[in-house]
Amino acid sequence: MWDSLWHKGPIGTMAAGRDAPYGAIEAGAIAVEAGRIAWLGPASELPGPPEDLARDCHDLEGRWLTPGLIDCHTHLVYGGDRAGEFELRLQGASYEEIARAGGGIRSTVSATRAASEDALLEAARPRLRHLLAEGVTTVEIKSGYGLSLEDELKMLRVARRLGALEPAEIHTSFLGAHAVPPEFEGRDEAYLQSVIDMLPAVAESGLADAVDAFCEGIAFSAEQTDRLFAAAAAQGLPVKLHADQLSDLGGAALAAGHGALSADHLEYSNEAGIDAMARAGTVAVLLPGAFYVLRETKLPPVEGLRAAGVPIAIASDCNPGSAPVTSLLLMLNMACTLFRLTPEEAFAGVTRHAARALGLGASHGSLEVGKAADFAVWEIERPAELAYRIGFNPLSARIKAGVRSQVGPGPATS
Ligand code: DI6
Ligand code: FE
Repeated sequence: MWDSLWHKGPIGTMAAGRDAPYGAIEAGAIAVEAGRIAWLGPASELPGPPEDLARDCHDLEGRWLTPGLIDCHTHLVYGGDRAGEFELRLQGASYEEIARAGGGIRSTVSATRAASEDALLEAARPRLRHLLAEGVTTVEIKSGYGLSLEDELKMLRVARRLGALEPAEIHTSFLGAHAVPPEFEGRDEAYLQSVIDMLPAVAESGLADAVDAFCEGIAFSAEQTDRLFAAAAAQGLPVKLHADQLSDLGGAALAAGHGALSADHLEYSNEAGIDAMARAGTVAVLLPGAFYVLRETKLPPVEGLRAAGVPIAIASDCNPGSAPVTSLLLMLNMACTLFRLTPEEAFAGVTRHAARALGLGASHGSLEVGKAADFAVWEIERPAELAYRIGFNPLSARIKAGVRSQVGPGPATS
């Protein structure tokens, strides 16, 4: 007997090997055993009557079942907010000007350092729940607003605790090289060295699943990033990179050269960078929310990425500055409207390709026997509706590791 069985509806498997759009199986059935997919196929091929096969049978009543969504790039643990900076930008200040004047990331660093671990947890929890309420089952969370070993580890502990409190799988990235903190003003090289020196303790703590960096004029150079990544490799930690968001520093090629899981943003990436990513199997993570908020006009090279066969993921970039975003469904719409992805490409971007961006391609992101039983069930006629609508949530059920849990967007009650 299987633990549970879902049937009588279309299943958008998103599996790479299936020809149908969304890898769909019409009138499908999917069985769960011990949190994993035990059987999957047309319901007509089930080896017996559903009630005899599983302890718990769910009638989809024609609703679509897909993989649970994966948000593979967030900074959702932070103190304070930046609504004041939003107002400054509306008066004409640019994101870079605010950052250079000591605002921006640095103002969030002060608020994050001042917050207790519990306060950070309570601030982050509703943001996470907003994501989950739209069918998200796996979320990546970065540090990067602590910028000292103690404060970075505090952020990473909060991320891990969120994963224990909420029905979601959390993957973490150590982003010590996000900005130069005030006590290192004018001494970026000394700070970079201190981040490199943090790596053994970060690795030892087990709190980080990857190392990330912000390679940009207002942050760290390509050469500095190169040294950081070499040191991360020495600790056995995979890397990913904020690359070419505001200017072309050759970040895409640099990330690919280190076999990065992903290179993210990429608005200013060049052709050599795209080719290097294709060769290395590095995923392109596009962040339409940050593009929109910053009113960027340089589009990421979507056609080049497509032509080179680079997998494209889509994420929220949830952060208090450039992307105060807690809706992955809205990001599907923006990926289509702003970046001209097809709805199917955008959906692959929050499922199969997002899994790969976290190094989880073998176990998550598509519905295949043996993979995690992470599902979303949608009250829709066709999957394009998920990208087409704005501000509408058609989620009907959310299943994480085989367990159904409805998460409301409101503050946590525990
Ligand atoms: N790029 C981003 O979009 C975020 N971090 C980064 O390196 C923005 C972070 C912030 O403004 O707080
Ligand atoms: Fe980011």
